Amino acid sequence: MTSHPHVRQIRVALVGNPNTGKTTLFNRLTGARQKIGNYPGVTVEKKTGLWMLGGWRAQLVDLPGTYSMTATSPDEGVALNFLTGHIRGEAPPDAVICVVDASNLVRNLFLASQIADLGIPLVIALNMSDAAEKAGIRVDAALLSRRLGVPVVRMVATKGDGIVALEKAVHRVVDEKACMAQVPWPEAVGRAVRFLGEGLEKDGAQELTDGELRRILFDRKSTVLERAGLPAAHDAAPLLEAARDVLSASGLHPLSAEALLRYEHLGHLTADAVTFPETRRRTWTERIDTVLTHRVWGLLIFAGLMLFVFQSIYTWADPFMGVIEDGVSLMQEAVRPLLASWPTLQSLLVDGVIGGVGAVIVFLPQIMILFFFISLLEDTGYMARGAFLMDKIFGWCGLNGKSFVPMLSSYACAIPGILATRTIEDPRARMTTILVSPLMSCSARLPVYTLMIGAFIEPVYGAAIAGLTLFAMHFIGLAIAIPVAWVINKFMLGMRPIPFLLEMPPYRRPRFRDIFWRMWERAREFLVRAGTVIVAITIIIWALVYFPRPPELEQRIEVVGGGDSEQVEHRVDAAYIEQSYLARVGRAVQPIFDPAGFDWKITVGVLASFPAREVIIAPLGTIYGIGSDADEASGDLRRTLAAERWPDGPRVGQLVFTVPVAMAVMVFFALCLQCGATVAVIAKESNWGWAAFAFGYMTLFAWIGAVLTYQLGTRLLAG
Ligand SMILES: Nc1nc2c(ncn2[C@@H]2O[C@H](COP(=O)(O)OP(=O)(O)OP(=O)(O)O)[C@@H](O)[C@H]2O)c(=O)[nH]1
Ligand SMILES: [Mg+2]
Repeated sequence: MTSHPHVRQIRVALVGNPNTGKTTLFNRLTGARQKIGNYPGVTVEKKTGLWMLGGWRAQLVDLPGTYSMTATSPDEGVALNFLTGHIRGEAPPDAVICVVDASNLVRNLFLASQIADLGIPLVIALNMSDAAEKAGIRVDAALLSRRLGVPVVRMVATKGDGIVALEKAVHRVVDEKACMAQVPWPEAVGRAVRFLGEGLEKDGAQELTDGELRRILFDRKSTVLERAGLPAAHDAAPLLEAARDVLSASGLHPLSAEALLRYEHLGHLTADAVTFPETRRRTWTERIDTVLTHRVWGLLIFAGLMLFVFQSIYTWADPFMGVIEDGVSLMQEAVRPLLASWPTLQSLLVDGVIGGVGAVIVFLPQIMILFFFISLLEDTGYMARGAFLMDKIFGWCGLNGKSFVPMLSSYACAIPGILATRTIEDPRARMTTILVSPLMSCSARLPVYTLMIGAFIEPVYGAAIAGLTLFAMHFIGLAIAIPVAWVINKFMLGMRPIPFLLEMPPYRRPRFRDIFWRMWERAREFLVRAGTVIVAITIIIWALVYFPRPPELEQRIEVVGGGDSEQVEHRVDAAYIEQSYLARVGRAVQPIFDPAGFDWKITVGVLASFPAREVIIAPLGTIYGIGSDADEASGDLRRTLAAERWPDGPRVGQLVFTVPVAMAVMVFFALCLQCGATVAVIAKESNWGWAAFAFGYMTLFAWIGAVLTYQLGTRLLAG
């Protein structure tokens, strides 16, 4: 590498079992802010950063966790492909840092010993030493290091302990090309490998190392073989079978031989290097889990916790929202007089941009509070318990147990949720999970819910019911996802239930720095959206609502009307809106949504929200901002909506927003896939056909749900 002649440049990979602290270490070493969480499968893509270590520059790669080199799911494949990259012409890394959980040493070293097989220099980062010591587990790092032949560094990644030693160790293994002690393979394995290697070479494969040949030999289906450069039409199965017969002939079962031999070897190496406490006490995690994963208490606590979360989001955010609302209206009042001589520009900036964007950012506190809770649940380790409970209730619908982690993450945002499905081995279960994840109520739906609940539910039914409604809105997507998953599984993909395998992490104290960082990230993202997409859509909506402005309209109203000047002005504004371009479009489409009780303004809001659902607040803010007189529009969209009446048609004079209409709007937003970014991610993770399917079925469900809600709601309330 050329750019810095005096600085040595190397590539280093972080590898290890899931949830051992790889990303925590990565963030420490590179200053990055990749997501950390206390459950397996947080990282699903490889991430790269720059690590300066004692005069060297390392390109550090954080990889998804994997239990072994036998990749069974797409995220595990990432690690395997990276380490065997040279098959595709990429150099393997100069060194691997294998991050192991000190409390679970032997099982974690299994992966390290597989990496050793590939001949890559290796350092063992003995992470979570704090937790191991607390549990009374003692590891003699120096002895272990002598046995394994590579440095073993005691670390606590969360505190940054051991980093200096780690840097030295990496220097050493790169210089000395130190690899971990290999398993003394029995002669039968050697014979089978030679047989396989010769056979593959004859068939035209490129030259493979013994380590790679062992991967092909031991793994049921190996990606190493796929990339070995065999002619496309070549069937390697007979050769593989013959090679495995060589193993069987010596009494080794081909698919279990590797685990058996490696564990036996590791058992010897670690025997006197690790001491466990004499009497093993029940850990806190186990004690807590007897309650939290109990089939009755566990579920009750889960439901209670969720109820508490949504009630808190609703009540805690209120004072902050008030502050933002006041700020927005102060700004409007400050700008309005400055532009008094340019009424069009005044309307664009005050009603359009400030009003529209202001209406959206009012909901920032709620989104941040939701993120606070989600991060808290993830960091303590409760997320995995939630998934476990979900699996107990909904396992029958054919969703893989691992599906519930992505589904629960989708409550924050469907995009990371869909990416998290990469931890699911079965491609069909993965597809099903991708298709139902957008039904989970993401944080961008919160503004719609709280606007409707705050304006129409709370004033009528009180705060307790308001919180309950918010909870119910978050439940409805899940309730629909279950039967949808069942149907997709049964009739479209073919069901094959798979047992639930998710490692329960120990409970850990959450780290508030990480939590606040994630809240801030999400807030920034939301504000960037408000400043870009939402401003753009707001300006378009404003223009469509402001124009055309035929001058004769104003004269006509003044002549016909009467009353004081303010009333006249208000009537003029209303009349302008009713004949605006937007009203014409809205009225043309409104019949589709008429059975759900939507007027043309809501219809326009719904249409404008297809690129990004939180947008709906902005058009409503703009439309109603122009339509009402100045002080009434001051930030408080709720009151403006509550005063809106049908100007004509069969419901003339009645309030537009009734409780059933508000519920129908919420149900529509709960079920509809109004998010361009999610559609694109589905397409990327599968194909455009499935993306179109997800969009289509969700839009249809949303419409049906809204119509049913409105129709049943009006009948119930009338009768
Ligand atoms: N007690 C203790 N906890 C740690 C330590 N290092 C990491 N953790 C915690 O372990 C959990 C997992 O950390 P991550 O960095 O996300 O683990 P990962 O290996 O990247 O996990 P995957 O991406 O899922 O494979 C988090 O809750 C961390 O705060 C440590 O040294 N001691
Ligand atoms: Mg990670």
